[in-house]
Amino acid sequence: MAQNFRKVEQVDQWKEMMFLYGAALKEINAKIEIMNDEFEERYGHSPIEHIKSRLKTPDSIVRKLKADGYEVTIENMKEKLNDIAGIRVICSFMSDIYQIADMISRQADVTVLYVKDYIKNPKPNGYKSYHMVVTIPVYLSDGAVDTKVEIQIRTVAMDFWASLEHKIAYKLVGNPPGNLMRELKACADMVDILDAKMFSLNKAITAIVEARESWAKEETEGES
Ligand code: 0O2
Repeated sequence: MAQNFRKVEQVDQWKEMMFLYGAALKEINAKIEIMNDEFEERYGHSPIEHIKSRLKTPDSIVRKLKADGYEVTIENMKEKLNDIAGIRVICSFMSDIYQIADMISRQADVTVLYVKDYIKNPKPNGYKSYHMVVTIPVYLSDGAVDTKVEIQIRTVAMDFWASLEHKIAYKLVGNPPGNLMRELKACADMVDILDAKMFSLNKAITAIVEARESWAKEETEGES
């Protein structure tokens, strides 16, 4: 009997916890969309290509806790895991990543717990992405609860690479062939080159457009 009560209590705690993480995701998502709109309004282009969000699956939560050597309890889920609520922001250019990260960290109700910059310090397999773990208050009827969200910010090219690497790691768990891993690492280097090239092309295009606009303005002013 007592065991049944305990189970019901745990189910309630689980539902409450997942509700909080879901609400935190909605809040962060709304904030990032508003920042993107404001950026577009001010500078004429939006830095964000798209946003994906997800709640970690129960399986994945249990696997991660066990892998890290923790007992599977609601308390440990809240304390030890930082990515139960995760949001991925995909940008066009590398420079956008740091701008978005800066905009997020300047939000008054967002607290940055820590940052992992896998762009400046890529993982040995070639993984590149900018990670921030933040807390955001979720306002419930009886008060605010600070809730953790992991934000991953990366370019389209980095995301493309990470999706394939994730697939390989997931499908060939334990023994991916060495040549596949070497090719993947070579692709990561190509991603770097592509990102740098796209960034410099975009800069050149912007400079030409600005120069043309300025000449057109001068001409119109000269005529009047
Ligand atoms: P999934 O399936 O995406 O949920 P921390 O959370 O900081 O205490 P952790 O988990 O080592 O410790 O943090 P890290 O390194 O920042 O990784 C968090 C997430 O980043 C991972 O979550 C992946 O989503 C992603 N990630 C990190 N390294 C790699 C990588 O080498 N390749 C790919 N494709 N993604 C990576 P999960 O829980 O591992 O996976």
